[in-house]
Amino acid sequence: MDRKADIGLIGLAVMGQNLVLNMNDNGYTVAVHNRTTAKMEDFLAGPAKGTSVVGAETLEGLVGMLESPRRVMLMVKAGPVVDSYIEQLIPLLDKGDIVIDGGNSHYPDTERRVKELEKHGLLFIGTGVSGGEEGARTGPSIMPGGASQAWPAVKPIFQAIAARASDGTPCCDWVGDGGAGHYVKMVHNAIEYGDMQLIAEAYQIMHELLGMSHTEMADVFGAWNQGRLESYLIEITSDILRTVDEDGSPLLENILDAAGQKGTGKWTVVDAANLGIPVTLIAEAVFARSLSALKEERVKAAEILGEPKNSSAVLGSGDRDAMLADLEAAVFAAKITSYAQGFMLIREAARENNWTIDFGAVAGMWRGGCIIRSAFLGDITEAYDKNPELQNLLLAPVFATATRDSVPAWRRAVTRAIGAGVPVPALGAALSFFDGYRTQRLPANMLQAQRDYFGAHTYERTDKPRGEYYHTNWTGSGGAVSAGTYNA
Ligand code: NBP
Repeated sequence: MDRKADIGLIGLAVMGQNLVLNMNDNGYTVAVHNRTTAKMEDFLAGPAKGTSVVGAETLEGLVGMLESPRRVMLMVKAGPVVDSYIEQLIPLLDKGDIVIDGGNSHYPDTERRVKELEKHGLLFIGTGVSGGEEGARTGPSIMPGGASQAWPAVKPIFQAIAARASDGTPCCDWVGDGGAGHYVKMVHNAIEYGDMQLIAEAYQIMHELLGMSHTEMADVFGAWNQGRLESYLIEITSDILRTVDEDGSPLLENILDAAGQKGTGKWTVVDAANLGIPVTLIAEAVFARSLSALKEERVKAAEILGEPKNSSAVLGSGDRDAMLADLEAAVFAAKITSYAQGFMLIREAARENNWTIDFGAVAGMWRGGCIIRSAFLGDITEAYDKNPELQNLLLAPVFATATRDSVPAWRRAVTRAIGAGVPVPALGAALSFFDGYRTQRLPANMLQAQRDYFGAHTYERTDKPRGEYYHTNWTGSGGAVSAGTYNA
């Protein structure tokens, strides 16, 4: 090898291999290593044959092949494997060298690793990489965070291999310190859960309430993809609906209705609960998967409790067109609400962890390469560019108008579905959130009264300044002692 490699990559499974080939296409020389050497050899003799990719059987060998400051990227299973590689790399690297973790690591691990490597004079970047196999090969969305001093050395490679939005901007920019990159990737995945659940609910309404054929449904999603819902997920939904099994029947109906999940949705909901941010649509999307997974129990419950009688509610074709128009508006408004909730969470996490995050740039990074890529993300970037201090996306004029205008249709779609027994947890939760968010007086006065009644938890009064707490002896038999106030 005449010249040293630009970057080293450890972990040659589907993501690693494709990222390496993508880097090679963009003119970078990549040195690779994998725990199982045979897999590396197969890669070098197969997909990487004829490229400038070089292999190293040992980590020492890999590190020795790299240009200084060394850039070593891990694309391995998240968790202890990452820590084990970091431990082995520390003694092999010099001050100022950079370790990058491109796996789906949980952000507290990234926070910890940034600090740990800093103690050794090393720079750590934790980056989300989205787009699966195809994205990795042709241009993923990349969300890096961690030691910002490392960014100038990594930026040219990452921005070269990243997807590009329609205006040519790379779908990769610096997210923020510590675990900010992995946090944003986690919320991205959770928003993906929400988008998918909304589409699944629309499909169920079309299929069961409107009695539509698979071709008809594919056509509707195809038409939606020409409008404001234009997105990768809507596009593939249309393709899925057109796909037939070997016997010519719709393949979709032969797929078991028990959804899997890997954890980023759950992490998001747990984190949101800890931070007190109501990401209700994402939570419903995560729990909808959990409910679906109880397949055998649901089959038994259907026998005992009776299934909702959807078929009796099948609508005529005139009604159908009106309902489809309502449904499109409902999905769009719910999607705006979901992204608003996701950004509320990122904003609170940034405040809590002292990360400086450019929200418009985050939406920009999701415009291409990743699973939630869509036309509408451009509007989010624009809204934050116009007002970086925007308190909530729903308050941006463009989204305020869109959601307000959609309310009658959204409400009709949800009530129609509920009336017919078609569960719409995401569409319904988003509408309840939207109504709650714009309600000046919620029934939390009753909650506070109850809390004070049974637990002397005290309450604030409408006729007194915020921060003054009162207790009532509701039964006449309690004492005047109140509990300390707390916020869960
Ligand atoms: P996997 O998550 O399946 O990880 C496979 C790699 O981890 C292989 O290189 C394997 O080595 C290595 N590895 C394992 Br498993 N256990 C190891 C151990 N104990 N010691 C050393 N190496 C070990 O690969 P992937 O699907 O390409 O994903 C890589 C990362 O990217 C993950 O964090 C994943 O969550 C994330 N991600 C994946 C996707 C996707 O669509 N697949 C998308 C976005 C992000 P071996 O070859 O010797 O077994």
